[in-house]
Amino acid sequence: MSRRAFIGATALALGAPALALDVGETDWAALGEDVKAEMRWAWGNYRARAWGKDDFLPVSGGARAFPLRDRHLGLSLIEAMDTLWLMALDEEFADALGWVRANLDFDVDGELSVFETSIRLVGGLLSAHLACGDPVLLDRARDLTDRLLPAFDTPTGIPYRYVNLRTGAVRDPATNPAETGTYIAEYGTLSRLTGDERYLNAAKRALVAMFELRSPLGLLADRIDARTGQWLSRRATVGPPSDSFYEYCWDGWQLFGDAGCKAMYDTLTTAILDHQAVRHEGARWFADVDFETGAPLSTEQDELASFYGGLLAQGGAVAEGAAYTRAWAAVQTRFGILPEGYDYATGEPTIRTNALRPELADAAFNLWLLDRSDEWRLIARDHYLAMKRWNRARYGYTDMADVVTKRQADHCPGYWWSEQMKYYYLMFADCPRFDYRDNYLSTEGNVLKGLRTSP
Ligand code: DMJ
Repeated sequence: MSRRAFIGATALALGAPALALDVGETDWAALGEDVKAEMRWAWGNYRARAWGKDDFLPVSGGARAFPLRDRHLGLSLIEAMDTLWLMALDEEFADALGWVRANLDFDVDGELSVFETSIRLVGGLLSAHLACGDPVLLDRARDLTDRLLPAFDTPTGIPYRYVNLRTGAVRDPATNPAETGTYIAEYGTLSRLTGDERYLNAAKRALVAMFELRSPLGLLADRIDARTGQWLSRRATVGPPSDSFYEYCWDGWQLFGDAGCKAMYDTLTTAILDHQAVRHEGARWFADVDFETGAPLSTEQDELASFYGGLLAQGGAVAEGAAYTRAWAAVQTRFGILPEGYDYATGEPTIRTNALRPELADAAFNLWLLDRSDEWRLIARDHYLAMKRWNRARYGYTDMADVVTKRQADHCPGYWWSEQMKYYYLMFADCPRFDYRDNYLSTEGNVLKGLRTSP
């Protein structure tokens, strides 16, 4: 059987998804080539039908603006760039760079999310700059971040959620941990590259401000007023909208050696393991609890929380991280694609959509980087093959409207180009442009350390 035929046969076998194949049956190099071929195919369709647009609609061939409401900023293109570069799709990368040079302009009278714009556009421009060294990419990242910084000008240092790119007008102080603390990787990198400390300082101030507001148990709630620092909710969760706050405490240490960030990560993680970790039918889960009393609030899990096993392992709690990832992998085995919401007490999906999510592949990637066990590559392989089986549409890969009936929606989020396609490729292929021993990937999968520019 040819390599391609083998992969196809495996995908078909996933009609009744199960971790049925052992390691010896998987040709990892062929699978890596397959990921690259799918990336090139989807890119070609985006290039032909939605060039320079934000989110691609792979069923209809249309596009949707994001993070601005009615103006495109080339989001998918920018999110894809370092993945294209790692895959040595150099013509495609050069094409994207040409578009940035000719078209990317942030002087727009429009309001966007400070968080989404930072992790996707600032991060995407910075990783593309680190890949090729082109100063235009750094210049655009700096211009964009200068336009975001007014949001951080609050009494607490916790940013407003939205800012107008041209006027600097801010809106919506009712924010959350992820939108408070997911800046240090991108802004710290920008400070390092420009010598201007304002970016790193704004990011760190916000991170510390929220950490200082933790409860006596050491837990964070999930809604807060940026102007006063008053909590607006009581729920502590490792899922959204708190998830990447914890990630960036660790990342400040991993990327910059900031011991203060590590201390914050350790304090918060100890509290989470003490008050949120539960076992249900032998599986590890993290319950939502009251941040001051630790009382359980919910057994529902958000799919986005499945990244957390990788973070726990990176931070040293390897057994806990592995156990949590195994719990999610079992849900993947059952449904093929993870539902957006899942209740571990009932074993049923609570939200049956899936927005083409990368989190389980992200966790598998981080665990695999630590121990190179094929257990994690098999989880990522099944994630990939299930995606090929059910999310593949006429022009690319799409969200699911229902993971139980396998009904497709019509939307490819920008992170698909930056996250899972990169995780799969780096795990399956032996990529000479990536330093497997010393690297850093942001919450959006942007490589901010570990790009090998010589080969
Ligand atoms: C990505 O934009 C980032 O990973 C973010 O931190 C939350 N999750 C989405 C993808 O699901």
